[in-house]
Amino acid sequence: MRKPIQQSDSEVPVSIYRKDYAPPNFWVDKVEMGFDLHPIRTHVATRLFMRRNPDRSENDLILFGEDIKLLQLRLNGVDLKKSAYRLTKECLTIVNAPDEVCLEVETTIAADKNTTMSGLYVSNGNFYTQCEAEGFRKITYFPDRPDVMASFTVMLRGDKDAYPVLLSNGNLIEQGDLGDGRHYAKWEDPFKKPSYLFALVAGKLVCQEEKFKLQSGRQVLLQVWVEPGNLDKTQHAMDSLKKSIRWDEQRFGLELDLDRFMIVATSDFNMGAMENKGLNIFNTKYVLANPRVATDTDYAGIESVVGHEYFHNWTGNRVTCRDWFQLSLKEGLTVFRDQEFSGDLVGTETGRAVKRIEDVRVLRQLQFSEDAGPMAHPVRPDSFVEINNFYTVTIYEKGAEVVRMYYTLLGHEGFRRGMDLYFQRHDGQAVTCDDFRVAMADANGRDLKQFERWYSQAGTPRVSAQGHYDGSKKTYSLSLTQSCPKTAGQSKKKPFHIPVAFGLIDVQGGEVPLQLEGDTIVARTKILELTRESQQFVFVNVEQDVTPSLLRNFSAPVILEFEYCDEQLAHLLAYDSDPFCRWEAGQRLAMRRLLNLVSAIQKGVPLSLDILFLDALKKTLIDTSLDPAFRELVLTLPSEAMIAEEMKVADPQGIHQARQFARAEIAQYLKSDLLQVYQDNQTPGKYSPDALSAGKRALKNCALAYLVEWAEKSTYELAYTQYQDAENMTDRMAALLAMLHCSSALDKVYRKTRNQVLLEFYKEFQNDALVIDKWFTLQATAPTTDVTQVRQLMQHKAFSMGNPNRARSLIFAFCNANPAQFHCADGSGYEFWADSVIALNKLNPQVAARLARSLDRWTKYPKAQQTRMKAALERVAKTKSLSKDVAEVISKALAI
Ligand code: B3K
Ligand code: ZN
Repeated sequence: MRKPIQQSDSEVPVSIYRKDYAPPNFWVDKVEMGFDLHPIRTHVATRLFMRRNPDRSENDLILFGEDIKLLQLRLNGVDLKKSAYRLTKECLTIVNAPDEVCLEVETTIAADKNTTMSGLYVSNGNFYTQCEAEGFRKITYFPDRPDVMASFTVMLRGDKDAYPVLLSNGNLIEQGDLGDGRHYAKWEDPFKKPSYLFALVAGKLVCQEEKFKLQSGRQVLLQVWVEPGNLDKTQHAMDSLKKSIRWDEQRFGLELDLDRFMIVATSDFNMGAMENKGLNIFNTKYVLANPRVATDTDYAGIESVVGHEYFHNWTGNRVTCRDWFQLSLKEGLTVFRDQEFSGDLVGTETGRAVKRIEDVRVLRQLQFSEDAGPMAHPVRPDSFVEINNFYTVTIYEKGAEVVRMYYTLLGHEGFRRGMDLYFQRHDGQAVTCDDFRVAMADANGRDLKQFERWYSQAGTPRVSAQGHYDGSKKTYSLSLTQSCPKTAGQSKKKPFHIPVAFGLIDVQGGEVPLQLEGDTIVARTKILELTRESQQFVFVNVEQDVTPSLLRNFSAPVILEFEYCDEQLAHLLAYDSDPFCRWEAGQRLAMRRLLNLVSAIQKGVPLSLDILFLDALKKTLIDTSLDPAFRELVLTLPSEAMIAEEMKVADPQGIHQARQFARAEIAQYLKSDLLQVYQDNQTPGKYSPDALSAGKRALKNCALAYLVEWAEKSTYELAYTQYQDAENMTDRMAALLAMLHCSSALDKVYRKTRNQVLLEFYKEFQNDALVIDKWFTLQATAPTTDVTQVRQLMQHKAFSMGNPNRARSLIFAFCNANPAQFHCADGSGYEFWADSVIALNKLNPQVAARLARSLDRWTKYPKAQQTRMKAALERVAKTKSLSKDVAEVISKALAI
């Protein structure tokens, strides 16, 4: 459907710059739309009521349109002749438009041919839309930019049998029969919104609905719409929605502003979900769950994504972005809000810490790597070629860390004051990241000018710390120095405003009361504000030598360097009162060893693990005073991707071997403890996804994954029995994973069982698309699966390139999560990658561009591999009809 922009070697993709922002020449007050739905030819009649922007001197009315057929244009009741407007591939300009405009536009759309899943498209016979960022222009000609906010009335007409359900934003104000086998529904959204929040859904759907009372006493209607046959999987999404509504009322005083709130699930979706006003459209992955088909991770994901989209209603919809460079204004803030929501729901201190650690792990593994690669960009980018490429971990996750730093600097109440002022000032407006920062500063009487650099400078800052204890003066001096590596277009960075949460642990493991020299306040944790390149902080009345606990709760998205010795790390792992730093100490101990193991493998010298490390792990494993979920996090070694990040030249096979060796050693050393933990953390009875039960299952299954590393019949059978007896998908999947992903010692003996189990599993779940996705991923990420096998799996009847979830479950899973096989020496992984990017580019440029990013870090590998990767990148670059989505990613990767 999408006509890709022609790219050739010499053509450089066109960039759009933030500095070029100008308000629109015309505002749109009201939009009336009529849809006659038909998969081959949907007819759209739009009436736009517009008026000149008095702040602009230009008279041209500019509307965007893409891949749609323009049938008619009428301006203030008069048909427009071709000479009265200019029409290009992407733009419709009405020259010298009058001050007041009523523009009638008729277009048609071939929704059934739209494989891009942007604009109006068909999935399983139903219609869906996706308009963010620039999909509305694939429906009609419109000033499709977020600063144009209008009220919408939408009339949907369609065949009664094929499309019994007709949904759009806001309230249903009328519906009825058209007498010719068709019917209609008219929707009105009482709030002004930018076009990217427009949505319609039509088709055969069923819903679970509930009336829900808001704190104010007002009653609202909540609905979760799914395809028939899925109503047994909607309860968790509905519960999550109710919790989200309540939470936003209690934590931020924000009420649902509509009388009706709908969630619709579709299996064809480019990302997780979309916050369209009153009509959120979701990937089925983030709606459908019951214990038979969904894991604890799925349950948690649903809760947080339902929350995220709901929270957008205020942070994104009521207050939106002036332009797409400000994307993190809504995304960073909403991720922060969904992270807090999940943390608050767990309720306990460690539960909250577990959530925090999981979030930090994602940030470090994905965002730090992005910030160090060719796609590095500031939280508020300065330019882009294709905005869809900028829905990144930097905008989302680093953006959320930036918001969290306000929270850390201003405190709970101070942050709430800032939020209140932000809404007071900007409700109903399209604003910038600066507006948010200024509201935070003004509400708290703080100067946050320097803080702006978090938005404008890319790259992960490094903070290096040095501590000195002076026994005679009883002082502890901490020196902090910051720097930030150069990134594309930014060679010199100015110092950031960095909150460093800090504590001191004494020899007995107790917390030292902290008092800064010249200060009277004593605290257990101090938020030190590092604003200059180097600063020194002196603490007084420190009675004995101490171990510093730095960057508590990960108070800033930085890399912290401190020369800890092993004993200090073991001490922190055992005693730090800050769970994040405690976990971090364990990770540092592990990382040091893993890097040593990789280097030993490269040199061909014998491998070993030391008792200090093994004992530290053992202590945590058997400490039943700790949350099972926390113990699981400590017992999980840094991922292969994290280890690669720490190396100058990555060695995927060496890393895999080193990590497997460490796992086997740990399994041997902790033999009986692992068995004990496995027995002690069973969760018999009715399945519940609550944090404690999920934590127990996580620890138990972590123990199982270690146990199979014994490479003995007994533990392998333990996994097999768990697989057969499992009463929920979490345990079933974990058992399968243990069997498929353990080291190869038992491979030959058990290959038959494994293949048998995979076949049985497929048979049992073949009608559950989300489970079959898991089945593909399990195989794609198994250490024994090579490129040839992945290509074979693509021939399986259940594989489909056109379904984003399926493509991700196999192709992305292999390219991103099976590094030792993907980076195999002959380069066949890269050829597979290039073939897949090229194939996806034709169908769905957004999904293709995501896959294109798997080779971002190609310069981090040995020279021979670099040559092969570069050849694959160049092959993609030379492809005819390359979309600008893919072209941008590839050209940036090659420009390095
Ligand atoms: N705002 C959407 C993402 C839209 C992506 C467009 N390529 C989902 C979210 O962040 O909530
Ligand atoms: Zn979002």
